Amino acid sequence: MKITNARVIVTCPGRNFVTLKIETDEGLTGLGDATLNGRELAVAAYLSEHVIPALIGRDAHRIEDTWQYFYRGAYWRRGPVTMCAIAAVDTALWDLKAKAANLPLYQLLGGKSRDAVMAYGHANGRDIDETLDEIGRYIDEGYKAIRAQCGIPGLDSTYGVAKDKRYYEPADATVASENRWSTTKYLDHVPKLFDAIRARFGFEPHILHDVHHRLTPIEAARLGKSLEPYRLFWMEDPTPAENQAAFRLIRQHTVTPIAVGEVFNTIYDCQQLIGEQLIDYIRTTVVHAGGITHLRRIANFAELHQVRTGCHGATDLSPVCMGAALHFDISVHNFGIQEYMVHTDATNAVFPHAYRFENGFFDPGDAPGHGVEIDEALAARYRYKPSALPVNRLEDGSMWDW
Ligand code: CS2
Ligand code: MG
Repeated sequence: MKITNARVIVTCPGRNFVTLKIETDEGLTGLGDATLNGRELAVAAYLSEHVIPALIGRDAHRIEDTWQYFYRGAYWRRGPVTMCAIAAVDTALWDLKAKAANLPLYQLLGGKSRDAVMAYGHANGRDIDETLDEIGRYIDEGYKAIRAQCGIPGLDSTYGVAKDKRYYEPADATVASENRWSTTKYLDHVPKLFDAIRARFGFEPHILHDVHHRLTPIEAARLGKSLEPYRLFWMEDPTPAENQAAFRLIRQHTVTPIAVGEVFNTIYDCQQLIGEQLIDYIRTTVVHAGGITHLRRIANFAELHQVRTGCHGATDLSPVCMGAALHFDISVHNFGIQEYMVHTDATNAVFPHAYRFENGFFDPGDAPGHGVEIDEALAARYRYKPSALPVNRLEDGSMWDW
């Protein structure tokens, strides 16, 4: 099966998405997500300028060789732009191979390891009461796992707390907006939220929390310790992870499980975190970590160290990524949980898909491939809109992030 053409499709049905479509001489087409929130056109250019010319004429079945060609052949290895572009090619090739075999993708990945994929939704509110009401709504909808975030008294805005409760989009301005942050106010308030959650809903629902890299390692250790009575499913991104050894400090102090990795793009970013069992869940997903091929490598390595997967699934990961991730989730032995933030109706219309969500669980569906297509005529109606993720400063005006 020869690759005859490949195209980059940029669309904005409520938010920006970049999709790679690969065409073959057998008439089959494959799709890969290439969306990098706030940096979409950099990946689109990388694909058009440096990847597509080298794809034409290649055998679409040679997935591993193509992955190695674009990874090793680039000379400039790794990085989010390169790895998103490689991910898009890899996802489209797995889609094609599965379509050629007339099988759903999970069958090529070893078949199902479980019956369905547990997903968590996002409950957030301006204050504790609003967050509790949102959690109640998710429980009523059948969710078994819910991430809880809430506004912090004294701070104007808190990253991760949506203005529109259902559809959360942090990339909100052409030039990045700026938020102010106070660790003291945050650390004082957050345990109260989880105390209220367990008092109202008991211990049955899985409750998660995202710290968005806002703490130093010792502060993260303190937070983990203070949340122990509320038995979180995980505490996510408690501190930035460039210094992987920093997680040793957190681990020495708390048994609250830790999830990290939505911003990682290769196995090397989590080599020490996994190898030393400094985390419990690895958050890398298809689009940002080199596609199905590389994500499997990460998951297989994680399995050796009793680390489970917890794929990133915010709205900036398109339905194409979601579809591919669900086939991965259902097949991989050490799956933990899948994040799910609902896409808008406009996004779902542009990307018709076979996956279904019901009662807290996903079914990837049985359509050949990853089961997600693109309506190109509809996609063409939505023009790209520059949108940057916000920048965080401390209350004294200095840039935050260790
Ligand atoms: C978040 C994301 O879903 C999460 O865990 O951290 O919302 C993240 O902020 C966005 O995906 C950034 O693009
Ligand atoms: Mg996160």
